[in-house]
Amino acid sequence: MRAFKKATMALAAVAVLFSAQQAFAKTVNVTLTAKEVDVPTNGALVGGSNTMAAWTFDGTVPGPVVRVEEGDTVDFTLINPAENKNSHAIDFHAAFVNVLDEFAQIKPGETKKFKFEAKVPGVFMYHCGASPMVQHIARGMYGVILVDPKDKKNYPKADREYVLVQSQYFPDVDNYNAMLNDANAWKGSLINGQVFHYDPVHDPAGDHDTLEALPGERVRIYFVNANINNPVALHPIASMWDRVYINGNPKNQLHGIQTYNVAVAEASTFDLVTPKDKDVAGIAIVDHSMNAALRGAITVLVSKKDANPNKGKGEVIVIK
Ligand SMILES: [Cu+2]
Repeated sequence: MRAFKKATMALAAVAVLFSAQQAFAKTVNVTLTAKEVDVPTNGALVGGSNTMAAWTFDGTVPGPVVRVEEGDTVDFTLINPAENKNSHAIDFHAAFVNVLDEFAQIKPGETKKFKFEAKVPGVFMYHCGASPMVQHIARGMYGVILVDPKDKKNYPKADREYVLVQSQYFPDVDNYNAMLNDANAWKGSLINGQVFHYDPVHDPAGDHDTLEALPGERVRIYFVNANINNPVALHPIASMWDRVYINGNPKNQLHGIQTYNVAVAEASTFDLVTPKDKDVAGIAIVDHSMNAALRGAITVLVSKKDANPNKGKGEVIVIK
């Protein structure tokens, strides 16, 4: 009898926990529209042109950041407007679904809807999987979905957060065969869609914004490698990764890392702490593979006492 009562109480406790978790999980509506538009790239710096005939989600490269919490359900809609010339698709790396169903491509004029639960916390790439996939990604159809972890125990609060997505820039966007087979077709590295996007040092004539933080702040970088072929050796010059959360999951954690290799289609979360004892400190976040760095994969983070209070906060985690 006593054992039975204990078991009943344990079951009741589990039921309460379960319903509490259910109560926090929510449904998030996400709609992305495939848009075939020209976007700015700064490509002239590396022998290309300053605009690319891109294929995009919602008209930007990368597409919009999708942000949910672990356990949330994403109620997703993909629109391929009739004025487009190509089929498009979506592949969320955060989803467990059927590649032949949810991720199948749709023709211009069609719409696709599906739901998935964001079960695993972390930072995940999404991209178009329509054929030829190499071309749809190289032309700009990729982005990031952040699934914030529920358990914050070993996950210190960040003072600032930034999203950086790196990808290879091919000036000849029509030649997908060359993207796969010609090492010389790749001319530049795009960071959030532009060559040397946040680097006033290597492109002093350009109009470049930088990442900013106050001295002594924990800066969290959500990094996605959307390259076609190349891994990324992510290194913060004049600093160190205080923590690397592999795949963005606090359960997968490294400490005191100089360089971390991010595979193609991998995404990870990187924390650094800016020096508290310096009024001004520049840190350059680079792909230490030199051919990528010198083709545009350099991001300057400035730590200073008069840092812009809005950068890296709330909605401003992608610097334009
Ligand atoms: Cu596409």
